[in-house]
Amino acid sequence: MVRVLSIVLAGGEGKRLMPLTEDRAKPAVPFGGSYRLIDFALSNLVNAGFRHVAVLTQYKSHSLDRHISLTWRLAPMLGQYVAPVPAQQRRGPRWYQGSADAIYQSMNLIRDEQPEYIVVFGADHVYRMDASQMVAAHIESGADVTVAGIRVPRKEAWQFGVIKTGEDGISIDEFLEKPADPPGLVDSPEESFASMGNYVFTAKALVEALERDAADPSSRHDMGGDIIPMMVDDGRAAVYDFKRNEVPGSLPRDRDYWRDVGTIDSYHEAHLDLVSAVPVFNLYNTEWPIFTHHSELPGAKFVSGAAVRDSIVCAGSIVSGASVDASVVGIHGYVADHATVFRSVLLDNVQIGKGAVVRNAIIDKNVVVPDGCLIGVDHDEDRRRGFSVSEGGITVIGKGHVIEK
Ligand code: ADQ
Ligand code: ADP
Repeated sequence: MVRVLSIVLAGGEGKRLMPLTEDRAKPAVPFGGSYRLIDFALSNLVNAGFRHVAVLTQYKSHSLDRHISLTWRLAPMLGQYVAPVPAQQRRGPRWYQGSADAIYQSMNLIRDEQPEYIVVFGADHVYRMDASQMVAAHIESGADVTVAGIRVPRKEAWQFGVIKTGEDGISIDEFLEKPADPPGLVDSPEESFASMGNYVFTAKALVEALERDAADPSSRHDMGGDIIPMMVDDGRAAVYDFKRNEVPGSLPRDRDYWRDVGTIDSYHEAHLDLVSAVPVFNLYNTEWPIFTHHSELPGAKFVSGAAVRDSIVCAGSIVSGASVDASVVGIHGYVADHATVFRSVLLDNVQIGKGAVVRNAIIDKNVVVPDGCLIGVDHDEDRRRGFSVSEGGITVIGKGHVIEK
């Protein structure tokens, strides 16, 4: 067994997910009813056998810390752990400048563990991936760093790091962090190879790169913006094509599924991917489980002629004489008689009053929608009541928002 330390970057602010990130870091944003975004990256590491995991937090980390300590308890007798590591100003009086500085300031973890390889994963994506296959490819190639890459439409690639490979299709010739005009692939000009923000490093090479970066006053100390381009210039970087990854129990449809749910619209769309009869992303794959915290609650209950179609309704919820369609209802939800919930995502403990209509909406925790209230029907009216409306027309109500009658 090679010695591997995993580091999950979980300090992201997630501004574009406001108001869901008003109170919590992006990796702590609830997803799919019972999960938090970070559960996907952590499950991908733990299922792969990587069970020494440090989660670097910074921004509004209370909810994330709480989730990790309640959920991610591995076997301490076997030395296994998932540990949230807060910013601690270990390298002078400053908080993390960027994701590379987060690792640089946490170098004590690397010294303590003495790993041969370091896996660095982002915490914000919905996907399944066997991280051990990527580590095996890294060792085989002999590179200093391996970057996971996925093909995306070229017109969407500006939001990602874009990889240009050499003729062998494995070595990286150029890495452009969020380029305005992303280059297409040679064999498919309308697609680009995007970085998934997941990396495997040979430990010694990462430590050297971080030291060099820390000494450079012009650097923003960012993994994608500084460290990866620096290591690509050194000529020892490889790409790992996500297509090569085979996760047990995957369906042909969700084999290549990877979503960066960075915006309200992509967060909403990714939920629709879960609820269709044949889901685009299958949460029911027991061979590669996505772990999360489960409260002790009774099963969901449907009474008085409730009509629920293509939806996920979590434990502790009751739907009474209402229609729920293409939606996710989080734990402890209540949808009252004659209410309609359509293409919407309700987080925990949301109460929908009698005859209310909720359409194309996301409602954060602990919101009570009064009887007869219309949400997502008239966007001007939604804004007037203090809700946000996304570019794609999704209405979002923040945590605990009190809606006027
Ligand atoms: P972004 O997601 O835009 O692009 P960044 O904001 O640095 O990059 O976030 C990467 C990860 O680091 C996230 O999981 C975030 O939570 C975390 N993070 C950010 N700042 C942090 C800090 N100060 N401390 C700890 N963690 C922090 C990245 C890559 C791109 C790639 C996309 C894929 O830079 O090249 O294409 O991810 O989505
Ligand atoms: P969210 O689900 O909105 O991301 P949490 O549920 O983690 O956030 O936390 C919401 C609030 O619950 C916290 O700010 C805190 O006041 C409260 N809370 C309830 N139980 C606990 C607990 N055991 N430890 C810490 N905070 C708790």
